[in-house]
Amino acid sequence: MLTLYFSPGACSMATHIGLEEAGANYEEKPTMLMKGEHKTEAYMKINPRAKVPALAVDGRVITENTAILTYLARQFPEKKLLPSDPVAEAQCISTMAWLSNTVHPSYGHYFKPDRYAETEAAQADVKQMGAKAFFANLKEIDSMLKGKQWIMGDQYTVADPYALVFYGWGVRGKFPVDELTAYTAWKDRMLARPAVRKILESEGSVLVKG
Ligand SMILES: N[C@@H](CCC(=O)N[C@@H](CS)C(=O)NCC(=O)O)C(=O)O
Repeated sequence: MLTLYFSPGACSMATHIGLEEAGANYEEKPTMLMKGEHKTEAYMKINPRAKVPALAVDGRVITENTAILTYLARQFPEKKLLPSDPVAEAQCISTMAWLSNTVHPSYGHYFKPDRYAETEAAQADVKQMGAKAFFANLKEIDSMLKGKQWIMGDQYTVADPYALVFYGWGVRGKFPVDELTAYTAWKDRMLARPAVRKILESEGSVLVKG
């Protein structure tokens, strides 16, 4: 039994799409960040770090998008959501690790500067630097996608739904994402995938709102 703990619009959307692409049978447990549901005693028993996503697999919990998406791709090999060549597989995992350890925190600096600095002036600085770093990271994703169908080339992999999270955050934060032509064209290819569209609609993503 697979149980997904997620919050609509959060980075857990990557794992949510991954489950759908894998064709997995899973139960959804919305854990709303805005309502602080990730900080309740019940949820802290699932993930003591109070973050989404978490995936319970027959009661054993996996956290971190990179680990969950790698697990799903291996668990549903017929869907070919990871490259089969070992180096390409490691490059795909490396891309997800970078999304997690660099791109995500850069948005965090922009979105929640109060977590990183105490005074208002310092927070304003953190916010500004975060915005710069985040947009530079989106530009890097754009150049990674130039001339490619998917992040890893011809093969759609679990790195794709992960990269979509940050395009959505770019739109939400009113960054000039339209300038990123390869990333924008790829986003449109992503939206044409039934699994992606289904999850974006169910989460009320800015990418599918009229
Ligand atoms: N590296 C983690 C990041 C998890 C994470 O920071 N999730 C955010 C949502 S995007 C969260 O739960 N934030 C709640 C909080 O920090 O209070 C992953 O990829 O799973």
